[in-house]
Amino acid sequence: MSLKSCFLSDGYAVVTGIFLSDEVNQLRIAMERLITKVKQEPYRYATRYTLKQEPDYDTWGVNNIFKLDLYEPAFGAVFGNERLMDVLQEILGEELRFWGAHALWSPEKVNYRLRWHRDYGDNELYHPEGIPNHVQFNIPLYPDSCFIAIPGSHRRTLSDQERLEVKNNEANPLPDEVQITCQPGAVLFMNAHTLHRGACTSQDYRRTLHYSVQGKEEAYGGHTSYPEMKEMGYLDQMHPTVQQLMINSVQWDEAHPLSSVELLRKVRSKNERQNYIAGQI
Ligand SMILES: O=C(O)CCC(=O)C(=O)O
Repeated sequence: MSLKSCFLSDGYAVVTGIFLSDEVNQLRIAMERLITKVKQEPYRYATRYTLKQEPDYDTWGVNNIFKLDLYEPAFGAVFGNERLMDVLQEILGEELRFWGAHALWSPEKVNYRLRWHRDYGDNELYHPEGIPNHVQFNIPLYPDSCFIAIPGSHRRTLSDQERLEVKNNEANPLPDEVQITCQPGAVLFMNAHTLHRGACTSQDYRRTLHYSVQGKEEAYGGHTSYPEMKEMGYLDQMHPTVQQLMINSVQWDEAHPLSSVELLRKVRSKNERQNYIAGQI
């Protein structure tokens, strides 16, 4: 089966040999710098928590690593990798737009079990042929087995058992779930409408980049460009491929303004994500 057929059918695919060990090493160095910064001042960033009871906290990631206070050139250089771009373009087409860039790591104090969900709050959204409206991809810098998914669930409605797990924010084992293991150098490509969850303990050593892109003219999604992308000098600091991805993202967002109801919904779902404590299940 071709990579694309596999991705359409299962909702994810692991491709080995995308990043060379030198690239992985550069990313490891950048990632440690990022984590040190976030752990020093977690409240300053869009930090993901497993514990947030002031003054005590424990973290498992941070969103928006392309904002300049967290950005490292190695994070942008990822998009200069031709093997990666070939896969993204094979699945989504030649012209892409930026959607998100985050980082995930193992907690230190509280093991986390992330609830079952389809991303973007769209738990009823699926395409019967598995045609994606985005590609999310994880770049593990160390062996990573934290992602658990139900293959093919992005092509159908949820079963009653699955829907109940989602509704109750649970993370119990479900039929056909698969724990996906990925080694450094490989990339896990995901359709995030595949029902999934995450699990990671303080005994694991996780360092994983978590990005997403869309086709340039995709009607679904968008609306993750941020004001800095239009500020003088910001794009100059980005890798040339990232510059184009971001220009495409800004242009699409400007051409498709959100209604006030949609804006409110977006703020609500952002707040819900920000307030979600992953270790509490
Ligand atoms: O820990 C993981 O890899 C899962 C992350 C996830 O599901 C999410 O960010 O929505």
